[in-house]
Amino acid sequence: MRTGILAVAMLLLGCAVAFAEQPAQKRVVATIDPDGVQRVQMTGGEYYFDPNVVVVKVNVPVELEVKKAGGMAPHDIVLKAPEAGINFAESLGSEFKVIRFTPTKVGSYPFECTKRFLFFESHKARGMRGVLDVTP
Ligand SMILES: [Cu+2]
Repeated sequence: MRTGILAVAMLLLGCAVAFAEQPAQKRVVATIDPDGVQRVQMTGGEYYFDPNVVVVKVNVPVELEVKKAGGMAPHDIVLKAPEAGINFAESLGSEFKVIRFTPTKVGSYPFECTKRFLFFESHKARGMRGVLDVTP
């Protein structure tokens, strides 16, 4: 019995290691819609954000539409850069959710999923992270 549990634990651990690879860079440059808002759609799943590099213009309102891909694991997206007018933490659902902000400072701002399952590596460590690039 104990051996069986150990075998399952090792199998799970093996899976965790196998999936801990770096995601490819998926870069999107936001276009500004006629109403003056730059909109980007993003999906989060095991264990990635797509896109994971989002390029926006400074001082132009952003609407980031986020949702979760299929799967059981809960996900969120967190970006804390209040000095740049960006400060959000949203859980991802099956429908698109709109995150609104206006970046006020040029720079590179990392975002991530803060979830983690038991003793496994965090989603962030497993590839669920990205960068918001605010350009002049
Ligand atoms: Cu996650």
